Amino acid sequence: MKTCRFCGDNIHEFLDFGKQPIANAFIPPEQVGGDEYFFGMRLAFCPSCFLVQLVEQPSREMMFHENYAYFSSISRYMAEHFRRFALMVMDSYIDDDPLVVEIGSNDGIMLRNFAEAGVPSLGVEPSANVAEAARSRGIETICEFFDKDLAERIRSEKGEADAVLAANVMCHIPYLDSVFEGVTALLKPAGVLIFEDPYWGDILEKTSYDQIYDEHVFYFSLTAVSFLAERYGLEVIDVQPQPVHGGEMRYIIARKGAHKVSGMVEALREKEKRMRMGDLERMREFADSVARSRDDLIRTLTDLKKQGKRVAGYGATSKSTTVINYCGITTDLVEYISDTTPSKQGRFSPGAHIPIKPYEEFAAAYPDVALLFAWNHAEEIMKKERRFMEAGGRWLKYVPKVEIS
Ligand code: DWN
Ligand code: SAH
Repeated sequence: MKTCRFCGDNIHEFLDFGKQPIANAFIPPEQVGGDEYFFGMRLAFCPSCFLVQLVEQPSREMMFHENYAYFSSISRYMAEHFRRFALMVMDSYIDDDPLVVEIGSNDGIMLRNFAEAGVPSLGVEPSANVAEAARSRGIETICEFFDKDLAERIRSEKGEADAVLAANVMCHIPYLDSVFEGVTALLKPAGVLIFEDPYWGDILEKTSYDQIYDEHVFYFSLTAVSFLAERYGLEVIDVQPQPVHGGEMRYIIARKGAHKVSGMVEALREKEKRMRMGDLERMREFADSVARSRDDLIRTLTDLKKQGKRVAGYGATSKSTTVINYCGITTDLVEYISDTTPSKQGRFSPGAHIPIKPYEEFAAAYPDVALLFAWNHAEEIMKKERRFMEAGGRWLKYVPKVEIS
């Protein structure tokens, strides 16, 4: 039996996705047919600390490096989301001699707002290409993995921080003990750690199993996060659901007693009990829904093919790597995937090798149906794609259920 990555107790496996590639390893044409790395992607639940987690995860250097494919600023809506996030921090959590540190700052989508407001900030971003994009915007960035040693170095060079921020990165880091110890050492006495990640409650409710891929080693709930925080003398003082990336939770954490605890925290704790989020049987029901979703998607794609319809993917997301490889989607069912990220274009999707084409090719000759892999950006995309829909184009979605609209 395997043990929990955080508390060391026995974990229960409840979902097996088979062999999966690195979700963001888009393959250049000359490497197609060469060796590709796969790992066994299995999901488990720890009944002691409530952490849902991958049993196996590739090394961090295989996922985050100088050719990391995801540039956060590709979405205008996300840029606006992070602008509001930064304003909230500046309004509520900084003093007159401030320092804000962000873990996983990527191309500077969040920190640019602090730079513009003249608030001293520092990014920690191990993927050199996206870190460079941030630096070219004038954002000070350390190109390293965040851990306790780095946190102590930052403290001795820059002083203590008012806020440590982390969006879509805490769930990527398997050594949370070192991260929490580091953050605790880095924060001022009344400082806060604010992080947001895909919420396990949303994944369960929407069967959004595509959030499960190599980078996401943890799937958090308030119950699990409270357990983590308590180990370091911290507590969750507020929780704020976020509509981005398919449903996230923002956790605001501080030293015990340093801030008032919002009533939202107890309300969510109660809700999680009602949702049976700590119940292994509920996880098994989720695993059944995932298998049904896969069968529905393959049936729908096969029907479309029989009707002679052209189907293209929309958005070569990390999430799509799980859907494509778990469902067994090939170029027979989905011709290509359209994506606006230059570094993904001209490459092939991990595992199934579906070609990634620039958005301009999609717009020049619309397919009959677009399989919406970037479903989390639906609002932004629907606004842009009126012409596709007016031309008779249809959307195939698979979250929360498989349907054509
Ligand atoms: O946690 C993570 C999140 C924040 O970002 C990382 N582990 C990796 C990444 O996950 P993802 O790749 O699933 O993220 P997105 O934001 O869903 O990716 C959207 C993709 O779709 C990008 O490749 C850009 C593309 N896109 C597009 O072609 N047209 C996006 C939009 C909005 C568009 O209009
Ligand atoms: N915060 C951005 C980026 C999320 S993608 C956003 O929400 O859009 C995850 C980012 O975390 C990547 O840029 C990756 O390089 C970085 N990352 C992964 N492990 C990390 C670690 N241990 N410390 C700091 N950053 C890390």
